[in-house]
Amino acid sequence: MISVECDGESVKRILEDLAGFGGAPAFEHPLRVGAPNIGDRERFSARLDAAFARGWLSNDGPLAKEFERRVAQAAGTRYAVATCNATSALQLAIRAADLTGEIIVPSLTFAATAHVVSWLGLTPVFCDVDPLTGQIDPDHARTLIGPRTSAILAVHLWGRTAPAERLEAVARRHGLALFFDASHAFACTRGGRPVGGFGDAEIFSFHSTKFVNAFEGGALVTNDESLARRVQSIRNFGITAEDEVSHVGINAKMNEASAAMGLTSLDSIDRFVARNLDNYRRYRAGLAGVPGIRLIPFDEGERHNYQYVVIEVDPRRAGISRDTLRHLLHQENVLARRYFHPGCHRMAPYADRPPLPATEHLSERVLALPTGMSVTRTQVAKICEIIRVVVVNSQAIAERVPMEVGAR
Ligand code: T4K
Repeated sequence: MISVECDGESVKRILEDLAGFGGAPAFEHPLRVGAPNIGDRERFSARLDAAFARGWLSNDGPLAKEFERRVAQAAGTRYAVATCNATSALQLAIRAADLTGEIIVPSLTFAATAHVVSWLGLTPVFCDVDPLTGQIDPDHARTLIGPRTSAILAVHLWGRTAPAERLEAVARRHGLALFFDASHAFACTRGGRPVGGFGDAEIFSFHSTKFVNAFEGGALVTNDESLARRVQSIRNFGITAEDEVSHVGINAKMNEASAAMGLTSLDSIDRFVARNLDNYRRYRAGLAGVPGIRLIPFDEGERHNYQYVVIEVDPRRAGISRDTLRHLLHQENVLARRYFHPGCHRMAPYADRPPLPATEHLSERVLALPTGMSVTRTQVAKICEIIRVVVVNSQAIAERVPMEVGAR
């Protein structure tokens, strides 16, 4: 195993211990960002057996309804509408609110946030972010409002929260709808208020990579009864009663197997958060003082799920680029991810859009590190040690790593 101590050892030997330079990988098996948290399998199987016995496997089944109740309770909202994934829930929100024209979205997000707007024939207008937090910048959002703007679709990026109150003020002043893509922020709070009750509605993802997972799943939560009713109907082909179709709808229902998984996941939520929090704190301690490595913090005065541990690599201070660090971590079987790179406005379907300096700056620097139930504290310590060794020896590494590594 590589050693952090450089004194007395030749840099050459230290480098040769790294998997990128011929050493054995630090981990035998890949450590992934987004490896699923599997709760109590017996409870999951029991729920599935009950669904088989009932002969009811989808279409607003009892498990999906129970899941909705528990999601609404966690979000502190009157309604939760469970869906087959968050992408569909976002689309249902846009359709149910009859949005048209342009929707302001951050660019530093997963492609889905922008795609849901385009897929429905509307135009995503990309907003820049705060360069420190990565969250949507309400001042920039305000400058993007034009005659065709109908809404802001903000994102609680990495489970830290967007400046919701300021966005609510902007939306109110300009008569815009306000939705939050809360895919990363289930079970989080802002100002002590649960994520879920901000704006007109918020949307969660329960994809397998999320700390609470339903294999695939999502939910829209809101306090607006008429919005909730419309979303429920559009989710189910626009049906409002037997033989009555009131809207153009689609099939975006959550099935019972997903709901069984979602409920089982919810049963273990405290355990999942505790592990994520422990890992986050160990990353924070292990990376403290490593030049050029900034852990994007959580506000521990709030409740968080801690599912995305994200660092920013300052190449000048660290002496190494984010992409070279990522390459070296991958060689060690630490499959760190560039969440999110590039910004959506640099993706092929949107590449004609104006530059966004803070988004471009961060998307070149951020790296998500593995956490969750499959990552132990010892493994976190080892990952921190690798990062420290790489940064301490960055000059020697820069001489050895081919330029093209950064592009991989
Ligand atoms: N809005 C935001 C802000 C989002 O982040 C997302 C989804 C959405 C909207 C849409 O939500 P959904 O419609 O999906 O509910 C993954 C997920 O597929 C995606 O749901 C998630 N965000 C995104 C951040 O991550 P990819 O393209 O990175 O997936 P992939 O296949 O590369 O896997 C991600 C990581 O998880 C890898 O390290 C492998 C690991 N993994 C994945 C799966 C599925 C596992 O270890 N086991 C697994 O079963 O998008």
